[in-house]
Amino acid sequence: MKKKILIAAALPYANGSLHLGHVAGLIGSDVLARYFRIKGDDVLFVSGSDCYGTPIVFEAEKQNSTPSSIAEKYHQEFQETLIDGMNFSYDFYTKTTSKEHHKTVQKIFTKLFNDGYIYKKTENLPYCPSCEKFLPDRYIEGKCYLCGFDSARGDQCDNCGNLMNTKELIKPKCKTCENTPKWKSSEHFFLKLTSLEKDLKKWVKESKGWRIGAKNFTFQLLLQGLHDRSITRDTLWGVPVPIKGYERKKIYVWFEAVCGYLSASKEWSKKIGKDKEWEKYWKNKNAIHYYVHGKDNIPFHSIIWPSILLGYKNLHLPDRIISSEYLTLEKKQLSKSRNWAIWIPDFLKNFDCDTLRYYLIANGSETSDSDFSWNEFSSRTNNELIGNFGNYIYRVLSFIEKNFKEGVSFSDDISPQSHKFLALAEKTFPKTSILIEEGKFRKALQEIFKLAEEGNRFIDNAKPWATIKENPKKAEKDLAVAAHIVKCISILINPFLPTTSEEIHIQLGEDFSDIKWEYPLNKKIKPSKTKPIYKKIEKELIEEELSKLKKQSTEK
Ligand code: B3M
Ligand code: ZN
Repeated sequence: MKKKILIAAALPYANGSLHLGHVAGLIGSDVLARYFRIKGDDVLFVSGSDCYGTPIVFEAEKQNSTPSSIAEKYHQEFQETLIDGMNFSYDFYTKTTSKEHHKTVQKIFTKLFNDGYIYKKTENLPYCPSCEKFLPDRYIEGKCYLCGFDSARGDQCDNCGNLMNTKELIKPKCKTCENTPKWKSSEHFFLKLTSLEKDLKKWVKESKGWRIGAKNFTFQLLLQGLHDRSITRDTLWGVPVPIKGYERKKIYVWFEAVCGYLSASKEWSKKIGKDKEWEKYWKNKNAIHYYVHGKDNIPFHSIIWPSILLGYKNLHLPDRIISSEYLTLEKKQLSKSRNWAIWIPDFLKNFDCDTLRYYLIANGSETSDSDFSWNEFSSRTNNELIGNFGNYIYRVLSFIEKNFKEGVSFSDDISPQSHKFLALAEKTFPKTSILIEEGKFRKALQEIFKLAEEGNRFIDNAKPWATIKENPKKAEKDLAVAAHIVKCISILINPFLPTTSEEIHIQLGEDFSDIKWEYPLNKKIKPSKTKPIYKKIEKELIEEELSKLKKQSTEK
């Protein structure tokens, strides 16, 4: 039975180019989408650009531009970076400025308001007299009451991830002019988390298959108890509040951004000409919904979005929350403001996308933080990706191409080693299936690389370069087994390294469009146009990159 799988990848803020940290948190979403597709399930893989909120307004002020042109500029760039550059196979990539998104968000807001899950209240808000404006979210900084971090923002502490109400900041300051804000009253809308808390707790307790970090953090927040949260802002840039008389107020970016998964699904339905198709994913108990994002996004996906859905009713709740821990760069925290980052568009000018996909998955921060270092990137690429994996494929296929003009045929009469090796490959399919479905991409990739390692040993022992002279039949049998394993690898690696998978298919003479996640049938293999898949990374290039990084950044 085909399953309906929704893959919801976080919507990056359209306020600057994407760096390694963004892609590290998102890469798993594409692995899942590609895997389920070739397994034969129906996949809807959505994301988009997060265009509202203070991050974009800030960037516009900095660049002397408008929020809408900044958002549009990065939205275009994100599509190039993620789709063309990183090969993310979205079914639909939207932006939160889209008409459908506004409509979806306002519909949800209105229903929650009418059902009493959103209410109006006058509250005192920080107002900067010298800037003459209210200071929402990133316009204000202060000390976190929980962890003591000095630059916590008005809505969340970047250090401990705690969700904040601005009032809870200790010693708040206007981010623009550093003055101490005054408190001024303003009417706002609140999401009544306190009345959704019971249902939410029950749902969290019962859900299975989240990354451990997501579960632990969510439990911790629930233990502290939920507070109602203000979900509107006095700002010009955002989705307007759909309640009469309040249209000038805008909906808080996190409330509307998470609705983006639903609006993208609806837009996708329209695009394929089946307006109700999204319902098969969202109004279906048996669908499976994966949410993929970085650590700092956890509470919005494990608390805010599920609460909105619980209040709204009849839409599918998240199943698996796949959040990543942080990625550091050369052991230091990535920082946009200090330009301590590797920007993906720059990276892709010099390196293949699959080398980065490999590094970020093999070194994934699935259960603890991980690090990107240029030296490790080069050594993992040269030793593991090229030295082990690429080498196995190339040595097998090029040897066959050179010595067996008609290709190699499979024989039933093969050695016990061959049987063992084939059995290992066959088992790798169900084994990696489980790992991928559980979000354990790193382990899954290891299993596939083990197969290549085993393959190199198999060829070293079989020595076809010697047997071809004394016993060409035996050489053919061994090579047919080895090539069959290459074929298995070309399928298994597809969700992780899609370009590599396609290249191996071409060299094998196999039809790539027909790829299926299953142990393939033995048949004659006649490789052609064989060549090494990757280029070795030279030391000089890495040195250049390292000095570029040091020069560009203001990091001490
Ligand atoms: N834009 C935060 C980020 O880019 C935020 C994610 C939204 S997901 C709905 O990390
Ligand atoms: Zn904190």
